[in-house]
Amino acid sequence: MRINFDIIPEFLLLFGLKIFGMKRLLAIFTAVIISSCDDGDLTLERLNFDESAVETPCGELLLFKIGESRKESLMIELQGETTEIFSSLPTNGNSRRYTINNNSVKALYRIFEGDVNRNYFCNAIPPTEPQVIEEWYATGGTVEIVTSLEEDDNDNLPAELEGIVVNPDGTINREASQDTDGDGLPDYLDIDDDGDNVLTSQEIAIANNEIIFTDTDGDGIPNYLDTDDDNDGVSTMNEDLNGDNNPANDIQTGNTEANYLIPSLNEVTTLPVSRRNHTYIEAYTSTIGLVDGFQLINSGQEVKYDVPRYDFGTVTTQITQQETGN
Ligand SMILES: [Ca+2]
Ligand SMILES: [Ca+2]
Ligand SMILES: [Ca+2]
Ligand SMILES: [Ca+2]
Repeated sequence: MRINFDIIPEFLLLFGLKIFGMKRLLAIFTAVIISSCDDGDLTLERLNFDESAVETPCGELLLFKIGESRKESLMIELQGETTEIFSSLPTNGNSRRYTINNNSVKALYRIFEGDVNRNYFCNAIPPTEPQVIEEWYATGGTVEIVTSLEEDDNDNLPAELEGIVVNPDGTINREASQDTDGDGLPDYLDIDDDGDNVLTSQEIAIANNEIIFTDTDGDGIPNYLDTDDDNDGVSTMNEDLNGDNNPANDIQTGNTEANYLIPSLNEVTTLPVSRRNHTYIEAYTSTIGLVDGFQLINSGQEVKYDVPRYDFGTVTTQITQQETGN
């Protein structure tokens, strides 16, 4: 018996079946059908993008992944949107949702004749090469993007120890959160919680993964919340003799500690000092899913892939916020 490989569907050829005899072929064919059906999904072919990260989005707005083979891509087009959605929270609810309409909102799977790279997707004038051999598109469903935000001052203190106030719905109440120095930045976002110009990360110590709340003058107020750390009557901020808004580097010759930690050294700076610049990190994580059914078909209405939900991947954005001193 001759097997005509030209009429065997492409997905079977992907398994390299030309080396097998007919019985083996039938056994594997049966196995493929069974494994496709046992979870209720019609998955005719695996999409090999699980190991591929979502590339940095571009344009207005293209999300894409390039398969390991470099010859296939999975793309989501959201016309009218920008990368801004990955650095802001949605105004309503927890997610942004876009109904796939194959006009302004599309999900496409493409196979190319050659390797494809970022330029193909992001150049203002798309290159003509490599050519698309096959294109499959989502018939419907929804693109769902869930974005969460984590903010941190990276001062080595967890926000729970910095008086963060969380609303019953899990959102953070910034206004109600503790602000020790009253500078408008709550402690969980403030790199200098007492506002004395010595960073909180320098006013605490870490040993064996435990936080040690140093209290130089033993007044019960840890240094990171104490504006006169050595209790010599001169505020730490004013023990900044070189006037660079950093009292921690004013160390008298022969000493190992800065003046602001030694009560016998209480010289007041004659130079103007002001609150140093503050930064904190906003880290956004956006999870992108194709939900409400993800079915890929081609122009001949052949179905390639059909699952209730497909996890496309994650986009992260990190922003450093800066507040200038006053
Ligand atoms: Ca503050
Ligand atoms: Ca802080
Ligand atoms: Ca202090
Ligand atoms: Ca002092």
